[in-house]
Amino acid sequence: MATNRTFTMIKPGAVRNGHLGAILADITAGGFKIVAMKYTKLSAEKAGEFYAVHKERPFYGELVEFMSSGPIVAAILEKDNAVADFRTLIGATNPADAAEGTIRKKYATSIGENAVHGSDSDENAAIEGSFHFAGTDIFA
Ligand code: RTP
Ligand code: MG
Repeated sequence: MATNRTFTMIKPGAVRNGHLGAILADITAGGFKIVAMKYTKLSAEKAGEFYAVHKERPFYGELVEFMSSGPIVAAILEKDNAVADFRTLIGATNPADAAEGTIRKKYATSIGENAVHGSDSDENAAIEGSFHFAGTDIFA
């Protein structure tokens, strides 16, 4: 059975371009409840650790640099089937391939600067949520 939480980050480019409010509105309109949230900035070290799974990929250095380039919003979201439904709401990794109306289609500028992160499994949602939040910061 799918658990009911996912983890997201609104990435530095989307914050810089003034889309923070619109993206949060899309997330809540999509039926997700925000149970934890913070405005923060990742150090290059923290960003590298978060994306360690991509360490061997050619875009890793660029990804770490971008993710630590400015403030982000990190949040834990609750909804039935949260992981899959959130990935539908944000759209494909490359905004050029993302469906009309999705967050990446509307607010991403490139595959590297693609507006938002969404966990890819229930297991990673739990790991990524604990990377940013203590249990006492989650308001279910
Ligand atoms: P995310 O983890 O950020 O939610 O994105 P995703 O699952 O859709 O994509 P993933 O394969 O996990 O890649 C992580 C992030 O790396 C950047 N990327 N750049 N330049 C490139 O070819 C490239 N490919 C991936 C993207 O920012 C992607 O979100
Ligand atoms: Mg991913």
